[in-house]
Amino acid sequence: MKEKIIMHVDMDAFFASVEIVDNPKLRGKAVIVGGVSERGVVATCSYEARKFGVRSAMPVYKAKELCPEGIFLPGRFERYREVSKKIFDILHEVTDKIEPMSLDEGYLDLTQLAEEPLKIAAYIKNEIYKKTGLTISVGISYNMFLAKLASDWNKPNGIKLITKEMVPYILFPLSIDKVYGLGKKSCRRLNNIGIYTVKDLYGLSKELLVEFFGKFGVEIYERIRGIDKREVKTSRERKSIGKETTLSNDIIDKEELKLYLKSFSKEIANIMHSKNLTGKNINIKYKTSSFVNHTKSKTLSYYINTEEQIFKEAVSILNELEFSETIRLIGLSVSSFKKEKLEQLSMF
Ligand code: TTP
Ligand code: MG
Repeated sequence: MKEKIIMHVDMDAFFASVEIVDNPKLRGKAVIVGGVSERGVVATCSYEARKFGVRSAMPVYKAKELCPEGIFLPGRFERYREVSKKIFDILHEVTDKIEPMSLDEGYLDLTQLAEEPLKIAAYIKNEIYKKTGLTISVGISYNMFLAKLASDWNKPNGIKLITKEMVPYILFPLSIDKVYGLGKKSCRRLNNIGIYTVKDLYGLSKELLVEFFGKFGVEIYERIRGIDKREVKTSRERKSIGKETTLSNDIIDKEELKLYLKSFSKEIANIMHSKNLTGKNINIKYKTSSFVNHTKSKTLSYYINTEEQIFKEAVSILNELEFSETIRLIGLSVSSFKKEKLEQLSMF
């Protein structure tokens, strides 16, 4: 099987960077975003503030002790959400295979793209900077664990590729808290038996790790050997493309309904074409004048994408339908998609 190409992207000091872009006077300063009250905690802070030891989740009073000249700001969540949307829109220009992890972070599966991952990274960094003024760190590797590790490697504004050959050199010296899935408590337990680095962890058998962590131990065992079988789970990927309309007059004549199916086929084919999709499931939906919904679908043994093909299948479904009363709504959709060919990104 072809090796996967996974990219992990993570904005740099996200909330703080947005504050700085919106108020350039803050640039170069220790900006700390979080609860402004003494009892709040730090959400994040600029890299200047990090030099003082300020960190996310730290109580604000402590941050003030460490960095008295820091500029403390309340968060503006709506604004961060708005900027996040812009960023994800840019990522969606590259692929819809995206798993967002938070407002500022996500995984992209680039396996099916023809374009070089480093070129894609450059495009994303450039575009995000141009459209938002913000920097992002990008990691590329053949699984999610390593891609995330890579994006963290040269933060801020970093870019890093981890290949299979690099894995032992990269992983061995790492402190075990860098292993995704090993939280504070797990690390403490491992420290207690003299395990501090991934190299130390290599010395433990799978059985021992299972004893320590249960089923999850197997995942840890594999992860530190560069194995991570998780798939990028998309949320915005479209499951179907369809069009429907409520008729201005209820009708029963199939010839008339075909005119609608014809125009739907055209619109659906256009969208599929723009997304480089082919599909093999065709579905007709209709509502009768007594407001009862029906659907009838058909799955082909091959994929189609042209207006003519879609229309032909739609008509064949329509011909099988028997209407006992007039129809007030008709719809057509295509699903069960496959990418037509390796995508050639026109934007490069
Ligand atoms: P992160 O990506 O963890 O942090 P960051 O983007 O601020 O900095 P880095 O350059 O290290 O990636 O989190 C993204 C945003 O989520 C962050 O800007 C603020 C918010 N956040 C919290 O509100 N509380 C937290 O404890 C953390 C870790 C993040
Ligand atoms: Mg971040």
